[in-house]
Amino acid sequence: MRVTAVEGDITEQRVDAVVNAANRGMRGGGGVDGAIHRVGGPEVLEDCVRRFPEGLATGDAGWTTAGGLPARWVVHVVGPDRNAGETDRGLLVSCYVRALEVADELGVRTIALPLVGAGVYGWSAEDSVDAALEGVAAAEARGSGVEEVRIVAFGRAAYDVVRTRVEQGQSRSTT
Ligand code: AR6
Repeated sequence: MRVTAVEGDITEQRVDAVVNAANRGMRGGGGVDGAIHRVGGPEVLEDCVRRFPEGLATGDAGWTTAGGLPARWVVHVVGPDRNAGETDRGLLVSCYVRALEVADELGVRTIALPLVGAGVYGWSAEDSVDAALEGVAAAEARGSGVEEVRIVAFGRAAYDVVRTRVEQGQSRSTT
């Protein structure tokens, strides 16, 4: 599995699936969630309502159509809200583990991940990218068919964190 770091907007990624940093209600919000619903259009929300009438649990993932996005699917995950006292980083790792499991159910080869939890929910970019790399390791260990995981950082500072961590992860796995 190839892990890459890019600086940019998750809604512009030409991949099979993009991951959304949603909330338990799954009815839209700000940040990544707002951008995905804005660019994906009403079909994304309609599919959220249809497929997830009760929303999703923290740490879980579920897919919908991607509507007008270049991607084919959105895999929604719900990060733990650190600012609301959800400080179990296992739930952050679980978001990425579950996202990659759902990606495999869909036959996804390329997936773009934002830094789940690293905005309104109050985790650091380091926490989120480390959780993402643990999710990737778990997916590799079970023989995932995903070929490219693109971690999309919004802004230069987050990108520098992601690039450094991804490079460290790669040097660890080749030694
Ligand atoms: N593309 C890539 N990354 C982005 C984009 C974008 N278009 N926009 C923001 N980021 P956040 P969370 C970065 O707040 O912390 C919503 O209201 C951002 O800089 O989107 O999991 C939901 O509905 C940060 O590094 O997600 C939930 O209620 C990272 O993406 C809640 O916020 C995540 O920031 C979820 O909060």
